[in-house]
Amino acid sequence: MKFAASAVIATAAAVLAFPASADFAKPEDAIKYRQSALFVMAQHFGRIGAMVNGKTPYEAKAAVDNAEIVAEMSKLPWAAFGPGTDKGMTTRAKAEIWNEQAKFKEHNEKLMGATAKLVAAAKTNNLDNLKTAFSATAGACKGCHDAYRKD
Ligand code: ASC
Repeated sequence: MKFAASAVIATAAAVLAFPASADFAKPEDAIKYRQSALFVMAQHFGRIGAMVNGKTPYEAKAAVDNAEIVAEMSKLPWAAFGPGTDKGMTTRAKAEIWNEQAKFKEHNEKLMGATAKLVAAAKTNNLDNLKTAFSATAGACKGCHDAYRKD
């Protein structure tokens, strides 16, 4: 009986400590997930960056392929910033993310809008359009990092 009661209390405590992030078993999983999505996004965004900066040759199909991955990845991290995921492993996420949810969401949406435009720009097969959309997307990355990432 004593054992059963303590098991119930332990379960309740675990649920309360990590309430609204049902998609992840534990905060560490959510943090790894969002870091992974952001990492993959940065890899593919960087490949577009190399093209727009003349470090690799401009190749229209590669630009579209990379932009599509960037746009898909840009949708993923936000669900992994749920309550209780401010700690659990090393993270540069600032506390403001959880204290200013509406503003954080605006940044997320700005990025998703910019990456959708990046795909559209890549599909025009015009390097100047790609450059413009790349800059806008980089600005959206930076705006969120400046506000919500510890450096
Ligand atoms: C990148 C990358 C970022 C953004 C940011 C834009 O390629 O990895 O985090 O662009 O540097 O300012």
